[in-house]
Amino acid sequence: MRIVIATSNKGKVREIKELLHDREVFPYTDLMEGFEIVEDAETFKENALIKARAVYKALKDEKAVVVADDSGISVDVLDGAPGIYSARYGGENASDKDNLYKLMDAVKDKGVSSSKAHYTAAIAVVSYEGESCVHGWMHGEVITSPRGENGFGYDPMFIPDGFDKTLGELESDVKVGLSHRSKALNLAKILIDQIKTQRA
Ligand code: ITT
Repeated sequence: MRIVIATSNKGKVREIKELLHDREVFPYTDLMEGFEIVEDAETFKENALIKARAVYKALKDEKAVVVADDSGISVDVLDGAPGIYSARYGGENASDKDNLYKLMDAVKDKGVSSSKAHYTAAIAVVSYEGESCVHGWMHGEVITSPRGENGFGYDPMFIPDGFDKTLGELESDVKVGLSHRSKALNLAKILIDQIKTQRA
């Protein structure tokens, strides 16, 4: 079975490959030219499904199983922002660094140096059998100065519950053990394995 990841985010590709290390996994951009997918839904779930469907359709390979991740960070002191807008928080073409600094500034502007926050990941799975979507969450707090270089996106400002280091400082295997993406992917693996069983 060929698992195709419908993302152009290198950080996600790295983490998803690590989590599905026992399977044959490719980012879709290894198989075709990357193309723009308009994520205009209002939930992580619907946006993940939009990405997975678009890539499944473009692949024209009925044996492919397409996995898409839509994710983001929600900060309590900002009433849940940026949420589904996490990738575009600093503007349409914002880099991870632009987004990170904008979010740290927004928290500072509330007059606090930290806030409770959580990451959400929706993982959509699309195959010849149909489509499904599962979720995972990671809770913790955000701080207003970056620490560490590991991970990607908002990781240098996020301290998971039970730790005193940011995901930028923690080793990648620690993040794999507790992340929103890992939790959702572990559920997605159960769905993927059922597709495999039925085709055998
Ligand atoms: P694709 O749509 O191509 O998958 P994207 O980066 O645009 O890539 P999303 O729309 O799902 O993906 O946006 C997710 C954003 O949320 C991502 O760019 C990060 O800023 C943030 N994010 C999600 N998971 C994260 C994680 O594990 N660590 C740090 N930041 C994360």
